[in-house]
Amino acid sequence: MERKEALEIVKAQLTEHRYVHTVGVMETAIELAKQYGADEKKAELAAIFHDYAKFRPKEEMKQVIVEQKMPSELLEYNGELWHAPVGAFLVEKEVGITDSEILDAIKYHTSGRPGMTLLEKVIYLADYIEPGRHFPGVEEVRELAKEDLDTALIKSVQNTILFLMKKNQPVFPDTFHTYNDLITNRR
Ligand code: DGI
Ligand code: FE
Ligand code: FE
Ligand code: FE
Repeated sequence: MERKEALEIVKAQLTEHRYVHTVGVMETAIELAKQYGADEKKAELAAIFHDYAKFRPKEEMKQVIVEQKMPSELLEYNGELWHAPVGAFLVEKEVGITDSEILDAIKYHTSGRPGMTLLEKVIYLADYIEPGRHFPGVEEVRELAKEDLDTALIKSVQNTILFLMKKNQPVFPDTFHTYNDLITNRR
C-alpha cells in the first residue's frame, strides 16, 4: 500500500492532533529504520497505522479482546493499553494488511514485549521520540537514539515505568518484562 492511501485511511480514524503525531512517528520510524537497517517500507506502514484504534469506544475494544481471546489480563489494566493489540487486529480486518511483522509492531507498540524484533523497537521508539512529543526526558532519549537503539529503548521503557509509578498507576506486566529482557540482554 502506498503512503498516500494509508494516510488517507488512518486520517479518518484520528483527531487532527493524533494525525500530526502519526505523521511524526512515520518520519521518525523511517529515519530509525534507515539508521538501524530495518525495512523502511514496513516501518512506514506500521507507523502510519500504529494508533489506528486509538479512538474506538472502550466497549468495542473490550469486545475484540474477549472475542479474539487476547490476554484477559489486558482488561485489568489501563484501557490506554488496548488500542495496540486491538489496532493490530482491526488493521488486518478493516485495512487488509496481513504482514505479521507490521501487525506485531502495531500490537506491541505500547507495552513492548520480551524479544522485540528490530521493527518493533523502531516503532516503539519512534512513537516515544517523534518531534511532536514534549515531556521530561524525551530529549535525552532522542540523543541516545542517535547512538544505540537498545540504550534509547531501555531509557524510554524506564521513563514510562517511572512515570506510571509516580502517578500511583498500575504497570502492565509486559512493560516490566520488556524492561527486564532489554536490560538482561544488552550487549
Ligand atoms: O498512543 P500513544 O499516546 O501515542 O502512546 P502509547 O501507545 O505508547 O501509550 C498510550 C498510553 O498507555 C500512555 O498514556 C501510557 C499508557 N501506558 C503505557 N504503558 C503502560 C501504560 N499504562 C499502564 N497502566 N501500564 C503500562 O505498562
Ligand atoms: Fe499508541
Ligand atoms: Fe509508546
Ligand atoms: Fe502513538
